[in-house]
Amino acid sequence: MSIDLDAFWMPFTANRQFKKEPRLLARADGMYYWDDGGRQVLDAASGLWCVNAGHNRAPIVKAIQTQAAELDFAPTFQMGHPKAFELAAALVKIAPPGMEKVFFTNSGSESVETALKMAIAYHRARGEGTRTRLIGRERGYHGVNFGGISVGGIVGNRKTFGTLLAGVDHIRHTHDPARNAFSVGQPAFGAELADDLERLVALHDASTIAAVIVEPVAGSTGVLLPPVGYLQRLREICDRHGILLIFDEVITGFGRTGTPFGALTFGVTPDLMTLAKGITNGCVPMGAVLCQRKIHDAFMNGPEHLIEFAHGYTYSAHPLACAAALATLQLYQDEGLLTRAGELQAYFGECVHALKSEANVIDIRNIGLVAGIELQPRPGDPGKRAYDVFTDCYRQGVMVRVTGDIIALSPPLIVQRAQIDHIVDTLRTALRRAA
Ligand code: PXG
Ligand code: PLP
Repeated sequence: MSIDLDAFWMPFTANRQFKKEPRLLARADGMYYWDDGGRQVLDAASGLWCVNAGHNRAPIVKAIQTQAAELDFAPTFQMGHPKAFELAAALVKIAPPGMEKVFFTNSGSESVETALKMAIAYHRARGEGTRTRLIGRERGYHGVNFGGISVGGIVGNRKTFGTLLAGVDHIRHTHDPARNAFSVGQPAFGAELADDLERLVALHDASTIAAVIVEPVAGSTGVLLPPVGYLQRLREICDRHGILLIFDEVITGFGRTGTPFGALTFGVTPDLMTLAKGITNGCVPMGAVLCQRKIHDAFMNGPEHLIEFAHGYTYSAHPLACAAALATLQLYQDEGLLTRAGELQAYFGECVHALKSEANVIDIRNIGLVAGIELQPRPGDPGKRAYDVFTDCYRQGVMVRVTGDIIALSPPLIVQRAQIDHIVDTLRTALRRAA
């Protein structure tokens, strides 16, 4: 088969290298992909952390097919369609306590922009329009739009794009291998790192700060878990100063950490929460922002015929996405998938931590069905060792995800024990060859 690879400028890809040795996925089912040559590849990354129920699940496929034939598109600006309301109610039902309002987007990046704008506009609606500053965290990933990279903490995603949003600051990240290497589950040390927010409050004054955004578990930058007590402390500091707490649950949402949401796993309720990825099992683009009722209600002032929040996307609550999401939530419920990671995490953790003795492994961390395996970089060649492990695994028929010198595992929540064994054995072989 000869495909012209030239025109597609691929996202977050080493384009020139990829096009010399392309990896093309042609078909998928359950835990597996098949490449364009018909070779089977075990998906240890849930696509890009999104295919939580496994690939091409029949009830979701059918829901999309039926919806496409029934209602292709309907505006949600001053109009509506039934499944949008049905889905919002279904999300509220499984959401952390008090998260009662849902705003739809088409991706995690759009969810982040929406949540940041909502936070600033909320304070203004309550008569505290000086609160415009946004606080992110080092090593945070919040998508690629301007708000998201401004609060994000990945230098490579920021440095080439000019001055970004004004009035943004960052608290320190929580990754501390010196104290916490090879922690099983949440690391013991580092709750006090939340106090870094007090430093920023002292510097900028709380009256200028709208919100703090963090991932409950930082996914993209290598599976960084919150130290015991850290998120609680962040919540307390936010409450003390009237600052909104936003959890970016684009990866931690929909069962990855062992409960439906990171907020539930860690027992901390945010004011706003961003979702995407697993909301439709990855098969139609969709995102959402969930918020506490008080956030929404603050906007419900003024003449009733006026638009309360000047924000929205053409495809907010697209009918195909709503149909896919409703079928996805039903499937998650029918198969108990939103808590299955909790049942498997002891076994998964044990298998992954068994890689501790392999050469160049400097840290392993895990929760639910997600793990990060951090490697000693090759001197003068950062990222190359993990990249070699990634390509080696792929040649062996397992797709993992790599960021810097960290390997991330996040298999679909339907994964079987034997498949966990296979993923870890494959990784072990690749680690030895990359030594
Ligand atoms: N927030 C978080 C916490 C994310 O993980 C986004 C926002 C942006 O979502 P969209 O749908 O706009 O991509 C994400 C996305 C990786 C990887 O390899 C992670 C993401 C996307 C692609 C790759 O770590 N996370
Ligand atoms: N650009 C133009 C010219 C538009 O008309 C619109 C939407 O109407 C957009 C961008 C935004 O597109 P979307 O609503 O899909 O984000």
